[in-house]
Amino acid sequence: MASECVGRRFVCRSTVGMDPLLKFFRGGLLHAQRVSPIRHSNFTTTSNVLLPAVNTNGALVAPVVSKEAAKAMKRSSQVWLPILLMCLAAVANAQSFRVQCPTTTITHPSALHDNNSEPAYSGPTTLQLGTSGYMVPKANVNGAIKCQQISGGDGYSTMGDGTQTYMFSFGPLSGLSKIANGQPGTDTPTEFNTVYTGTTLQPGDPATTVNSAVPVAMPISFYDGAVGLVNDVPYLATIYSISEGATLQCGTPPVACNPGFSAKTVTVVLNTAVMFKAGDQIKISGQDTTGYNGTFTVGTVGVHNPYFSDNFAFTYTNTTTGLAEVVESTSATAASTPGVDGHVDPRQIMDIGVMNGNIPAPLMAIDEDDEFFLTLTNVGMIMRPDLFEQHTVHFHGYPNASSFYDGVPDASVAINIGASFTYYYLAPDAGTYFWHCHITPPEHLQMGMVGQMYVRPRQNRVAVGGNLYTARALQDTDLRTACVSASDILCSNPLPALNTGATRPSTGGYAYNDGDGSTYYDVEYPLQIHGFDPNFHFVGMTFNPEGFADMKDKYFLLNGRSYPDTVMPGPLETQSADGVNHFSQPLPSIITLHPGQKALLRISDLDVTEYQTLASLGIPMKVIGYNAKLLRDQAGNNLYYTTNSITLAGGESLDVILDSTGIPTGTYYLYTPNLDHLSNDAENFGGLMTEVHVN
Ligand SMILES: [Cu+2]
Repeated sequence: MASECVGRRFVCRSTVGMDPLLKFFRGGLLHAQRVSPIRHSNFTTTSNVLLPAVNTNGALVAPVVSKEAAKAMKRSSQVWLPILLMCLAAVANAQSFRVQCPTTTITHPSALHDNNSEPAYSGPTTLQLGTSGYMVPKANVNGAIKCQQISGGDGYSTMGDGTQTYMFSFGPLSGLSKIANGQPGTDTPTEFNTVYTGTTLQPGDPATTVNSAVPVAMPISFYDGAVGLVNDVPYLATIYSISEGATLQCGTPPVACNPGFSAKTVTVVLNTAVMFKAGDQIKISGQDTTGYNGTFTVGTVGVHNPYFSDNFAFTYTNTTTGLAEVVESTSATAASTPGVDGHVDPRQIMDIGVMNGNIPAPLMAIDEDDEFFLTLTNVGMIMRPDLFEQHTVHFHGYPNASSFYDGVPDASVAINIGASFTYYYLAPDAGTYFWHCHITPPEHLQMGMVGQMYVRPRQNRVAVGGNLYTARALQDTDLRTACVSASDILCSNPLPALNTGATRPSTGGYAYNDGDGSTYYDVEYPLQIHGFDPNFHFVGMTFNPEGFADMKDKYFLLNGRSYPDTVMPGPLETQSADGVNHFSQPLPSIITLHPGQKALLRISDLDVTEYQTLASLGIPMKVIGYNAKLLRDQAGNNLYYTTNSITLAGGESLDVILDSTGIPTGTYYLYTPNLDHLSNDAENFGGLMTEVHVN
């Protein structure tokens, strides 16, 4: 197979008969790998190409180039470099698995705030007019930055009767230890941006909990931050000239090139265009540049100099002054220091992500005021190589500011096989949401591409002992969070009618910004209701056309499991197509309460075919929220109600509090009174049921 750059758009494409693999993975990773040889006549020029070598210390060193050779190289590169770069860019875009997890943003500047923790809530963020003309934080920055990476692909799950069921599904590619513990896999930047430093990677390693009796083996043989994260490509360049102060002379008659430079400002002129950015850490080395050597921060890129164009030169600030210029050094180099900016190794992504999808999809949780960077990596569906399925992330019912990150393919973007995309969310309103893939929803939802997510309220961050009513009132002083019924008929979370004087205890949390402590809980359990039609999954695996109208669920799932698996602690394992057990269905549904404790059940229904009812036997259910809104009227009266069953349609969510006060210790049940749903396909047993343990 050959490939070339053709036409005015310089598109690199394969030109000789597509082989079968290429057809299956068109546009994907394999495509990019297979078209890499570039045979354009312009590309055979090698005489001026700089090839790094390895010195005796094992370090990368660049060959020394004279000024003339550098200029010749530059002339030649003017012709072919842009063409090469455009073609490389086309290939690279097709296989980019990059992740994003910034440590500082406009909304969360690290200079004002540690973005790895949630500060106490003491009122709205103070804003001021920034230099770009929009408001930027000035003080009291609320929230933090959160990141997560997920794969979209396929996997197997285990049903309550032991049947292995094929899925289209999402799997975790970050926060693996949290996911395996049944917690949200959402990471802080520090957790996410940590490069794996364990033992040498083997095929299939780092594993999640593959073939391990212990769910999580830390710290080695286990990747926890963004899977596959690698250090940046190291840059190394030879130095043509290095000088200090305003000594360089330009023009005729000669005058100082940069008269404003201080005595400590060093001008470095490379033999190539500067590949560093302002702010990068660089290391200057050389036998004849002793006074200049060391690790510095790049100041300005693009500096007047008498030798080459401005983009060949940059500055840094030295600690000493008065050094003489060194020209045409035989050993001086500028090298980048190891850094992480989101590049990942595709091999590790594929090792972990392929056939490792779960039901439910990775759990996510963020706090109000957060910024959330969620990277979806489409690893392809290895059991259905005939499909070119894209996937997306749709936060269902979520207050997105625009449709761009909404995941509805008609109004947003969809992610191809072999590509990653980072979704960006703000977290304006607390509540229980869920998320799913929005490609062919009846199919991808039925096949398992659904997961839970929730937003915790600001009220959780009120300092211990702080008055909840006062803290809730402070939110009305911020236009973004104000909820005053008198001026806003859409306001669903006004101040409570009664100031109960409730204060923030040192434990537990709240479902909403109630201002009266009424949504307090000690423990919280996300419960996702779902259903599987085994026939649909079978035809989904066996290349048959699937009729949506014939769909009829026969497994009824709580967090991806049917009873009795719902009360089996720890993750389930399922043998995959490669003969290896993969960790699946991480979330049991055992509700554990100590006497007097309250449990918040964040219940969502993602069933494609039917309404689902969940009843509680012996412990009343207090419903406090519906579809991510607090049940409260415009006058501030709580509209909570107590019931022994709730019914949800697909796409709805509801918040319930179980209070064990006065309840005798023992085992209680959450189960469906739709008695035909208390079965696992042909097995007249099981279904939508779990246990509540009061002990
Ligand atoms: Cu999908």
